[in-house]
This record gives sequence, structure tokens and C-alpha cells, in this order.
Amino acid sequence: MSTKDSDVVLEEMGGLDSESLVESICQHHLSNLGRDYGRSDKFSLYQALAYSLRDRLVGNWIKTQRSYYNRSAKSVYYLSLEFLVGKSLTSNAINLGIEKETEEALGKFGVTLEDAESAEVDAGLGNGGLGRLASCFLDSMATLGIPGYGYGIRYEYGIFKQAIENGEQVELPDDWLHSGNPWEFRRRGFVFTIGLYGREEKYTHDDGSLRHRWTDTAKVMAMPVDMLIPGYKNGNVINMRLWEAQPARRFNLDLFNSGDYIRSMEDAVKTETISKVLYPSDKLSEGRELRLVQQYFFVSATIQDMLRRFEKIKLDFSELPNRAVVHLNETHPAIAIPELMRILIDEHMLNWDQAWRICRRTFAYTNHTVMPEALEKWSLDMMRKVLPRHVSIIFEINRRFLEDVKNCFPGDEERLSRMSIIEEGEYPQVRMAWLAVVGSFTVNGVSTLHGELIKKNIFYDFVEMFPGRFTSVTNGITPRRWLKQCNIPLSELITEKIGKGWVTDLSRLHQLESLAEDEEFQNRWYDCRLKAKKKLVEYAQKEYGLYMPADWMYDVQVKRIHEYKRQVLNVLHAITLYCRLKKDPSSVAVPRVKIFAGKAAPGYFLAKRIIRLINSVGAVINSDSAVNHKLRIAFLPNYRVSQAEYIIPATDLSEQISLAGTEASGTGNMKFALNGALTIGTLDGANIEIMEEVGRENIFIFGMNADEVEKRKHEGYVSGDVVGGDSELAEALNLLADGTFSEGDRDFFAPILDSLFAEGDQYMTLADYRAYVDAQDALEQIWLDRKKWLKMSILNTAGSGHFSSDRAIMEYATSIWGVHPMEKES
Ligand code: 26V
Repeated sequence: MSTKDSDVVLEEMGGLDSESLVESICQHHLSNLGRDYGRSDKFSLYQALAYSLRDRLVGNWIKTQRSYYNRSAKSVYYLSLEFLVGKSLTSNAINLGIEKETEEALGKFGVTLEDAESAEVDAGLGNGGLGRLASCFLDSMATLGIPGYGYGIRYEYGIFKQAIENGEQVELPDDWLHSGNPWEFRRRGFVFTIGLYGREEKYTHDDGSLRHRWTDTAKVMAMPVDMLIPGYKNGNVINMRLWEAQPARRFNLDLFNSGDYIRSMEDAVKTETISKVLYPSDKLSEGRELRLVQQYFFVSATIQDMLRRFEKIKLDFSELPNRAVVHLNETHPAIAIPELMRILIDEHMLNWDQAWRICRRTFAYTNHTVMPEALEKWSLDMMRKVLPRHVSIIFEINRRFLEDVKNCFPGDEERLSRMSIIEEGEYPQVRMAWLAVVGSFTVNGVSTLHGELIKKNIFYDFVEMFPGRFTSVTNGITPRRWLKQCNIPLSELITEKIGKGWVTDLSRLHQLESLAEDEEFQNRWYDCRLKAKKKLVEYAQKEYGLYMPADWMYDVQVKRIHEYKRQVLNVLHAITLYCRLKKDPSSVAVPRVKIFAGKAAPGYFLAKRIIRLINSVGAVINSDSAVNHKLRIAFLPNYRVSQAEYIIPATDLSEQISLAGTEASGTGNMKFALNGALTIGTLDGANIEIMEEVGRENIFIFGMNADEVEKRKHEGYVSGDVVGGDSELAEALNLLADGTFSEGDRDFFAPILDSLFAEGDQYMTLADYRAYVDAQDALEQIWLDRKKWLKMSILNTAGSGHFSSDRAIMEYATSIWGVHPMEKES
């Protein structure tokens, strides 16, 4: 059968009207679920609908792939150890442009789309910002028609589930695949072999040259599991390919035949641990061997897959950089650089210079953190054991690089040790960030400030050597999920006023500016916001039994728990309000509920204690009738993408209060502003650009900026000095110390107090306290002026257009990747 004949099938993979959807749902009940559709329930409807939507994606995916191939397009390989996908049902229905039809179809079975989606489990294959960014970027690549693929690991267990017991975080396994995943295609026939361990061997090639090879390796198989990502109403579908580890041989036959069944299975069990679980830390690099194995496993499979595609077009390898760009999301996949070198040199017999020229034009790297402790380093010994051949390639990269450094900066010995990819010392380490910088043609930060800061500090030496290599692309978020989908009333109101074009051209939101003072529009804006708040009220009540009156100010800080993000500053403000209310019940003008959510890395003791702090202060405040008519604290357990979709549209005040110079960008900050929340924030990360876009007068900026932080540290900051002059701060800290919030246990919050005093208050929480509380007081006055607040809220949405991930991806495409959106084929 010719491709043309079979294309009839592609076209017929399913109609987009509600009748066809009903038919598909019934069919999938029978064919895939083995169930009577007359006895469907929410879960079976979710599954059957997901299969039905997947049918409708796959035809478009094949067509998209063919058009990449036909046009010999250059493609982006976006390599990320994390993708924080969340749920896919509604998002896919929206992007297919069949949301209404889907609602109608489900209506026939007596459920709504929201009901059906409630049966879906979040795909939480990431820790936080970095992973969610990767998912927003795939949505935008598909929407813009940028040829590309996402590559990662199909973890069997994603980010742990957080339960709160006695105010404390308890981690539970995230068994997200328990009932299957109807979105994925498991491609058992397309596996690659991955080598590990073994040794490097020299040999003389037939042509007489001295060569190296990696031998005696242990073998693991990588099986692709694909999840399709549709663009918004454009018929494009791209692929997120996640690798699952499988044993090279399911049984060790020798052992099996000799009767040792159990031992024969052991190998298989060990192999499968590679893609078993996501590492739940976004801070300290733990340096565990399994993590390195995970990184190499997915990188090796991905590079093999890329070269398989490239080799189909039968071009010289020197053409590779014109056909593919490999984007490294952080240094986690940076081992791809020596891996590509190894394949080109050892397997395809290129010489070093040829291979290096190709690599240097193929990789681009995004840095996501200024925190030096999050820079990845691998013990040389461990790396030598796991990847001996790669280590010797890294040494050769380093040797040649340090030669160049010597030539550029003659006589500067110290510089050589600072810039060496190998950190010398008792326990030598491989500096992955240096490897990524040396092996990439572009290195970018994720906001303007962050781009500048990494040039000034961690990469200073490299900027002197490669001044043109460093740049920044400010992060973005997809307007589909983060406005159209999560906030239907508001997005319908916006569409009514400015048309639907904003969904793919978010800068059009500027058109709302002229309505900001229109009283009727303000009232409708208010109604939409109230609806979102009531939806959150219902959710929080149903899921967690929490009470939060919809007419109160929702003051929200949801993100990973970290000292640098300063949840403690927010708690100190809560305690201050508590003290004021205790003294005078009428002293606080605005009733507010402080909403917190976020996970702490399981090994991060202080972050866990901060969760206890929030819950303990909450318990006292919420049960004290002298204050709980004006102030409440709610900690929503198990923060995740789907929960954020409830919280963000309902937020009045968005807390973005990291110490200036520590948050690389933030992306939550963008989601809140887009949905009309006002921000209280420091001049950190993308907050600065939000301020520039929405206007200085429409955001509550407080505290030191990054330069002032530096200066203050330089002068010798002593946190204790701040407290003496501030009686409210002293009082709040006293209550933490005297057991008020810990049932009289005076030691319980000592670790937090120690971090603020004995350990020097690294994140300068106390230094910014007064400015923060004053800013909170000032914004209460604006809240009382409802018209003013609403105007500011509208102007925040209107000014958020810049923060679309479509804009960010276009910047990557044109200024880094050199790829172009595909015009639709006629
Ligand atoms: C470091 C490590 C160290 C080893 C263990 C696993 C792990 C995972 C992540 C990281 C780097 C932290 C990266 C991160 O999530 N950064 C966040 O990236 C967001 C997207 O660019 C940005 O908005 C946040 O400001 C930044 O904190």
C-alpha cells in the first residue's frame, strides 16, 4: 500500500464533532477497557476519552513528522531530566480545539470535563520551576510550529506525594502509573543499548591509527515511551520521548538454566531501578551514582536517536549542526557533550578536531540557578568507574581548553585552576557547568538580572575568554494552561473585549489597558475573580477541610520551600499581624488568609522545619477567636500543577519575596500577574521585568536590590543589629522562641532562629523585614480602595503579555537555535 492510499486512515482517525467523540468513547470502553459503556464511571470516561483524544493526536503527529522530514528542517532536541506535565486531558482537548465538543460528548454520559479530569493523576516528573518550564516550552514549540522533541526519563515514580501529619511533611511514593497511562505509546520495538562501567582500551585500527574504545560494558536497554504534545489549534503535534530502562536480557540464561531462578532475576531488578524514581532535590547535588547513571542513560539513548534520524538523510557529520541543536536544560544532561565526541571519534572514526567542531556548534546550555551549591560536580573516581571513556574524553577537552586559556592569559596560573573542568584536591571533581560552557555555543540565563549575575559571578572568567557566548532569555509560561484553561470566566471576559487572538499573541492583552478604569468592566472583572475564589474555596473545603472566606484577601505563597525564597519572612509578617490583633482587634483593617503550599526536599531539614512553623503558627492563629475573624493561615498539602490551577486564579496577592539576587527568574510570579493578582516582591529575577511591564505603580516592590544586598554583605551584615531597633520584629521573634507556637517547647524552632542569628541570616530575612511589613501595610490601604485595586489588577493582566512562553521560544529559535517556525503545508 502506498503512503497516499494509507493516508485515508490518517484522516479517519476520528472526527472532531461530539457524535464522533461519543462513538470513540464507547468503542474504547469495549476495545481498550473491556467494559460496558452503559456502566461507565468517571475513571473509565477519563480513560476512554484520553484514548479517543490520543487517536486524534496521532494522525497529526505523523503528518508533523513527515513535514519535518520533507523539508529537511533543523530540529531542536530539548534535553531535560524533568518535565512537570500535570494533567493532559483538558489541555489536549483545548489544543485540539474540541473543548466544547468534548464537554458535549461527556454530557451524554452525565459528567463534565472537569469531572473526568478529576480522575487523571498529575504527571509530576519534575521538582518545580525547571521542569514546569520544560513543559511550557514544549507547548509553545508545538504551537509555533518549531520542529523539536522533548527528551527525558519516564520515571515510574515522580515527585513524592506530600502528606501533612501533625503539621509535618511526610513523603509518600507517587505511584502515578498505578492505573496505567492512556496518553503514552510504549515502543517496545525501538530500543537502544546503553553501555555502563567497563574500561577504556587502546587499539590499532586497520588504517594504522591509534584508537580508543570502550569495552566490557554492562548493558542496559532504553525503551522509548512517547507522549504527544499538540500545538494550539494548528494541527501540529510534537513528541516528548521519555526513556524507560529495561534489562538487556530479561533473564541471565546461564543462571536460569543452572536453576538459580532468583539470582537470574536480580540483574533485571537492578536495571529497572534506573528509571524508577525522580530525585526530589532541587538544591544540593547529592552526587549519587544512580543519578549519574540516570543522566547518562537518557543522554546516550537520546543522542543515538538523534543520530539515527540524521543518518537517514545520508549527509556528512559536519552537517549535523545545521540539522540539529541539542539544548541542555541545566547541566544535568551535559554528559551529552563527551558522549557525542565519543560516538563521532570512536564509532565513526572522525578525528578530534572534526568532532569538536561539530559538538561546539551543536550544544546550547541554559543555567537556572545562581546558587553555587546547586552547581553539579561529580566525583572523578565515581565518574571514572561509571563512564571511563567519557572521563578520558573530558580530560582531553580540558587539556586543549587549558592550552587555549594559557594562550589567552599567559602567566595566569590561578586562572587555570579556577577554569579547569577538573577541580583538583583530595577528592577531584568534574565541574559540569564548566564542561557545559566550554562545549556549547551559547549559554543563557533565565531573566535579564540572572543573565547579568551569572556573567558577574560564576562565569566571570569564562566571559573574559568568550564574551559573545553569554546571553539571557527571560522565561515564560503557556497562556493556554495558565489562563485560558485554568481561569475560564476571566479568559471569556478578555475574549469578549479584545477577541480571541491573545491566546497565541499574548501581547494583545495590552488592549485591556483602556478598560482598566471602566467601572462596568471592573465589576465584571471582580465577578470573574470572585468565581475563581469560590472555586478554590470549594476545592480546599472538599479536599482538605480548610475554611477561607471568599471576600477576604487571598495572600498566597506557593512554591518549593527554601530558605532563599523566605517563607519565614511571610510567617514573621503573619505573627506581627497576630500580635497587633491580640492587642487591638480593630488594628488590622483587611481580613486575609495567608495561603501556603510547597514541598521540601526530603533531606532538607530546615525546609521541613519551616513547614512545621507555618502549620504551627496557623494552628494557633486559626483557633484563636480573638484574631481568626481577621487572619487565617492555610497550608495546602501536596502542591502540584493541578493544584496550582485552582490557587493561582484565586489569588489577590502574590508573594515573590526571595532575597534579591537569588531567584533566577521565577515563573509562578508570571502566572499570578497574568491572572490579575498584585505582586508584593523584591527586585529579583523576573520580578524586575514584571515591574517594567505592568508599571512601577502597579506592583508592591520592597527591600534591598541585588546591588544593595552585595554591599550590605560586604560591609558585614549582623542580623542581631536589626532587631534592636524594631519592636514588632523583636516581639515576633520572641514568640517563636518562647514556645507560643510550639506548645511551650522553647527549642522547637531553635534551628530556624539559629539560621537567623547564629548562622548569620544568610538570606537577610531580618534585614528586609521592616520594608516588607511597611509594604504590606501600604497595600492594605489600596485593597480598601476597591476601584484602585481592580484597576491595578486589570493592568497586571494587561502587562503580562511579555511572559508568554511563545515569546520566550521565539527568542530561543531566532537568537540561539537558528530554527524557524514551519509554515503549514497546503
Ligand atoms: C539543581 C539540582 C542539583 C542536583 C539535584 C537536582 C537539581 C535539580 C535542579 C537544580 C537546579 C535548580 C534549578 C531550578 O529549578 N531553577 C529554577 O528554574 C526556574 C526556571 O528557569 C526559575 O524560574 C527559578 O527561578 C529557578 O530557581
